[in-house]
Amino acid sequence: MLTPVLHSCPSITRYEHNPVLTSREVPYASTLVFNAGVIKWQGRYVMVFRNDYHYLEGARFEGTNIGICTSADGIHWQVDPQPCFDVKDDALMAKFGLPRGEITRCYDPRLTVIENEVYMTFAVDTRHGLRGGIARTVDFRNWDILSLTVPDNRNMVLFPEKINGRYVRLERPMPVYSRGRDRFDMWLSESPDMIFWGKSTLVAAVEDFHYTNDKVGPGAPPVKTDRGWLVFTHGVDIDQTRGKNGWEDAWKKRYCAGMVLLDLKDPGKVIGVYRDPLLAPETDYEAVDGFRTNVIFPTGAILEEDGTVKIYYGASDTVIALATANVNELVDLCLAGGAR
Ligand code: BMA
Repeated sequence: MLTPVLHSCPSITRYEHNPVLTSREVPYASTLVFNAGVIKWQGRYVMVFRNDYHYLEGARFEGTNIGICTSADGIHWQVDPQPCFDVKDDALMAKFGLPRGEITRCYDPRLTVIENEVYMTFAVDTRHGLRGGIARTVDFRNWDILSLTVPDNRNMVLFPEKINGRYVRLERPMPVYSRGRDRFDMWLSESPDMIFWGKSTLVAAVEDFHYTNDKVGPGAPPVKTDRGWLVFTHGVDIDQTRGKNGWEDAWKKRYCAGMVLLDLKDPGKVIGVYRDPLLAPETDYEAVDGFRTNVIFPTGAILEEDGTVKIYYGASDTVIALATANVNELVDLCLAGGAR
């Protein structure tokens, strides 16, 4: 167990048969299945997930692609025979308009439905830095590539509707040079067209939470509630004395899920911060087994009609797990933590 010891919030319940998706259910090369975008779309749940395959050494795998699966209940998933987004797909890569070979990897997808179209944000490794992409589709086969950030900024989620006439996203740029070490915060940018992004503002910072000393960023796309936008975040603490912690020689970080509440009309304004972890790594599949243990990375959230929120998260960068909570309780907890 890592110190300081962190506990999950009593308001959240893990699905008792977690994980909900592992590499065993994937009908093509697959070693780690994690960090998934989830939406309800045309009467089903659709999930896109990161799939790393053929482990080499250190943090290296032979390949990574984005797989897709569907479900009637959000719990039991049927994986399609092929990935839906792959750097090995030349026709798809040509749509980026970049020199051949510039993109080496796409991963960590998130999904948002806006005005009856599906948008996927994703991380892109390129020969010139880490970038964040936005693609649009209606069938998960044909994609329009709309924009790529400047490096290094690869962690983005979209709000499900325009606010004050503009598209809005949360993101986590990586200012290493100016800050002397990792210390990454969550920002918000706006766009008139999904292509040009700006008017950027700081939303939440590492010092806003009791359990982070390294980074905080968006997890799942914001969930609209009558009292504000509920945003599930990832928050990271690092301890240089930590050693072997998974398959790698050393892994010194711990990722928890957290949450904040943003003003409905002015989402750059934080009206509630839950200061403690919503989910901290505690179970075997989060803290003991897997490639990088002690990682909880929330990337999908679905608000059901009865007020239950389903939160999907990558566990130990190895499997996909599900936890649920009551939306009103979560909003109350954020408001009780006070504004930023
Ligand atoms: C981040 C990303 C995520 C991953 C996390 C923990 O930098 O690579 O995909 O879940 O690290 O390893």
